[in-house]
Amino acid sequence: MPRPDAAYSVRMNDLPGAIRTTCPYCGVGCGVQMQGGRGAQALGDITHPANHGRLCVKGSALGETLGLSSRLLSPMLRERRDAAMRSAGWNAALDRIADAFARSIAEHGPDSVALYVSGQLLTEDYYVANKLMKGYIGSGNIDTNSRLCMSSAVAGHKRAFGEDVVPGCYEDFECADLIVLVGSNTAWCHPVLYQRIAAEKERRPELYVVVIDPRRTASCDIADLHLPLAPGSDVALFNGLLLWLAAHEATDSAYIAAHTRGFEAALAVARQSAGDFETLARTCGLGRDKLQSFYERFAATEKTVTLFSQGVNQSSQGTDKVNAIINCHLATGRIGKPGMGPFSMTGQPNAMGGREVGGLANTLAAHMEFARTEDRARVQRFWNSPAIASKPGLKAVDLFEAVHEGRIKALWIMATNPVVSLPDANRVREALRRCEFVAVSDVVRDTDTAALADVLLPAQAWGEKDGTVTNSERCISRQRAFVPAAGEAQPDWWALSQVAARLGHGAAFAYRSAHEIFDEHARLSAFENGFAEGGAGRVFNLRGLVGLDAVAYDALEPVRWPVLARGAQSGRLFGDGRFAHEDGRAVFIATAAQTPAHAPGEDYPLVLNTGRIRDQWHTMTRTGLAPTLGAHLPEPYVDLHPADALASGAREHELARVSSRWGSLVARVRFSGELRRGQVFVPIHWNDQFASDARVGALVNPVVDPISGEPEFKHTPVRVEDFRVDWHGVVYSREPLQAQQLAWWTRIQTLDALRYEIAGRGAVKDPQAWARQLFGVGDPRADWIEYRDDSGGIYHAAWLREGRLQACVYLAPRAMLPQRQWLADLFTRPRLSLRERQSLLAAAPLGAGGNEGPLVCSCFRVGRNTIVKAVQEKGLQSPREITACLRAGGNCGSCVPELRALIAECAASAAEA
Ligand SMILES: Nc1nc2c(c(=O)[nH]1)N[C@H]1C(S)=C(S)[C@@H](COP(=O)(O)OP(=O)(O)OC[C@H]3O[C@@H](n4cnc5c(=O)[nH]c(N)nc54)[C@H](O)[C@@H]3O)O[C@H]1N2
Ligand SMILES: Nc1nc2c(c(=O)[nH]1)N[C@H]1C(S)=C(S)[C@@H](COP(=O)(O)OP(=O)(O)OC[C@H]3O[C@@H](n4cnc5c(=O)[nH]c(N)nc54)[C@H](O)[C@@H]3O)O[C@H]1N2
Ligand code: SF4
Ligand SMILES: [Mo]
Repeated sequence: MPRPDAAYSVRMNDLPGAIRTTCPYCGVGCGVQMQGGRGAQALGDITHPANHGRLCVKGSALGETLGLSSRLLSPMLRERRDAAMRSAGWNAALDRIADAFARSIAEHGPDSVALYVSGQLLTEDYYVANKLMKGYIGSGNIDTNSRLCMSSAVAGHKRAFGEDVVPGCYEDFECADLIVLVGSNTAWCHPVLYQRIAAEKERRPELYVVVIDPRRTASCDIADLHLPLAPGSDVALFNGLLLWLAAHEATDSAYIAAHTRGFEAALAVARQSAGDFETLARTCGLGRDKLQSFYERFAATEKTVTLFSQGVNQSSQGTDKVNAIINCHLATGRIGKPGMGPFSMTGQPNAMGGREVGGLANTLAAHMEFARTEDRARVQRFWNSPAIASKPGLKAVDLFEAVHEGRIKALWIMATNPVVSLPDANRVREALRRCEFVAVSDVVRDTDTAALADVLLPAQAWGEKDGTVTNSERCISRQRAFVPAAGEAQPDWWALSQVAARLGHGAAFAYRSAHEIFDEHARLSAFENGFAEGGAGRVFNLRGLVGLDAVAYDALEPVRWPVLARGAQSGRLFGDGRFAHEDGRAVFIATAAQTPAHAPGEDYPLVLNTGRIRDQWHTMTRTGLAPTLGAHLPEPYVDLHPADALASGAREHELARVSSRWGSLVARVRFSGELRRGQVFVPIHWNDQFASDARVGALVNPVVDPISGEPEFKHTPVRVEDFRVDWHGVVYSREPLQAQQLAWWTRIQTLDALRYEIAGRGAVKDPQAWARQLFGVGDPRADWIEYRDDSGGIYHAAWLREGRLQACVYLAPRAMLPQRQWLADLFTRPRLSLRERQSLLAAAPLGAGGNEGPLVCSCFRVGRNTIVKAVQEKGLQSPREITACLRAGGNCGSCVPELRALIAECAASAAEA
């Protein structure tokens, strides 16, 4: 565990002996210093241009995720599907994969095999995967989880600019006068960028921030204006803006004439689909005043940056949403200049790098395109390869459908967990069950996807692997190893190269290190690329990074592409009005507003929106290990409006079932106050490893955007119902519990124990026998204390060993159980005092102290009750004052929105009193 005090040194410069690397989570791509092996403490890297020393809570807690207990340490395989997995040597495992692929290709052709990879691979891994599939197997069937994430942005960029390029850079947020966050919960998902914006706003309060999101998220904390638009109405809203700009002479006609085409057509389509202003406001679910005030502000502010993320991309109209935004920037000539531009934030650490190497099924390597015959020939010439895919491969959702239908017979999944993260996830699970051969490369042993594999390959994890990633602002940074590989884990590029060799392509995959792969990647980007000479070509060009030797590669400092000369840095792109289309012009795309594919109706009256929480990463394989990250939102929940809850019989803090036409889950009901009526929000993180029934992917409709193939993750009709149980319970245990016949459970890591929230149906007849079995306590003389009230349905028990708490359980008819943080803390004591033993039975701390309430500041472990008390007693007025008093909020700043909310809450209750 990191010591909270150490976190204050975040802004320290070089730590002696620390290794500088890049955070493995979000696309901000923060520089991190790691000091001290597997117990390492993460500190921000002050020299990194993305974060200048800052880290968010996930980055700060990286040291807690380096343990080996859950790691996959050796290759494993099973002979038959119903057989158990057993450890195997690398040779046997690689042979199995190569055999399955070779056989399928021989019998059914190259399109009968597929790779499904991830934006969490390093550029070097990704490059090798793409080269193997598109250049040597000769199929386009390699797609990536970036399909679920960035593909609408990619398609939008290509349509507008002629190439997948983010024109701006992070500094633009600091020089803008207006920042529009569209479909982005920046405060939770790109926290360090949010901190940069928040800091700038504090310096320059006139920096105006608009949030466009159906939910009132934590990002609204710094917003001057929040537009809680009707889900899916972004195209209408930005079409309306385009019309407004045109009608109020706020467009830049000279720019439009000189540098773009398609303006009039885009305007005409916007006009047709918008109706009058009244209708438009209604379509967007917004008051006229609010909408108008946004339009006026946008029209009047030259230095405007529009940041967007999954509320835009993950939609059946995702690509049009992207272009509707870009249209408004083109119309005003606000692209590629300081403080101006549309800015797509990438999700994963290497979402951008994956796009560079052609990880998407519909692109070739190095920003080259299937549609251009000369590009295909060029890539093949460079690789000197026996084959080149002649057409795009299947996009993720279609790819798994092909697996389901048996058209794809051998599949290799790498660094992603599709049984959790794809839409209609039960069908994906079924597809894998049916598939003749499934290989999975992962860093952990147990995932919902790994459970269906024939072969498991142990990959080197962050901290062990070595290579590069590219962040949202096109900045390439090194991930460097600072601990030895766990067990027999190998880099993903190595496993891919080994299989390539077994398929007969040894010479082309004879890589000995990541740096050789990077060099080849850089050379391909510069190959027959006229861009460097100022002529036509691909903007993605790493000519200046060609020929780095191992030492120079290792020492590579963060560098933004294009890199045309050694040591050169690029800034903004397209500022001169020259774009990557052949005629050099940018293109307005006509976007007609449509409603989402499935509308709510009688059976499924509510709209399910899915997304992220502050302290977990995706399917929790790594963040789920960190006690610091488990405290903020420890359980799967369904957030809804109290009026909708009332209508559906669901009660706050109790369990509810959420169902769609595709599947269902059970989660705790929460009223955050962030949602309007008709909307439901469920986080994406929980899965079968962490809960009995909480995979939200099972509910999500499989509709995709027709251009990008990105799924509509934010809009599925659902209904909510009370999930009846007869009792609730909480268990803390040092050891994982045995599989239980419980109606519902979920677990989370705390400091020294696992916490389980449980619930069941039917009375527990002999609670002691039941609890002993739960903990595996056979010995009748074990130190066991209990309190039992059969008529009240209450049972409290604790099991100690030599005075140290081993496990405890609390059962009650309602979800009103003891204070969790206090219980978790008892597990950190080497011996319990008599008073603590008594308090265990009473299910409450005896005497003063001990009641922190739910954790708000994860970095300094400050609970809600402490904060409220300080605010009330000391009259604290701002998050800054809370930090001065309690340190809460003083490190990563992620909880500042919550601190502000608590101050408001205290003020409101004081006013009432
Ligand atoms: N803590 C944390 N951070 C992460 C991740 C994580 O797992 N955990 N994952 C990373 C990854 S891979 C990604 S892709 C990013 C995602 O980052 P974000 O896109 O910021 O995150 P989401 O929560 O998926 O969705 C963003 C917002 O879109 C809103 N939204 C839903 N429907 C609409 C709509 O129709 N219009 C508009 N305008 N908004 C809508 C949602 O209410 C939500 O607040 O986060 C990255 N950062
Ligand atoms: N309902 C809903 N679903 C969504 C989304 C949503 O908003 N709503 N968002 C979508 C988005 S944007 C994304 S990005 C996806 C993310 O979804 P996934 O990619 O499925 O989620 P992760 O948990 O990040 O999966 C990464 C896996 O790779 C493993 N891993 C980590 N590092 C390495 C490595 O170096 N090598 C190998 N071989 N394995 C490694 C991890 O242990 C983990 O099992 O989810 C998508 N699904
Ligand atoms: S903002 Fe993103 S990259 Fe930076 S520390 Fe947090 S998770 Fe890591
Ligand atoms: Mo993502």
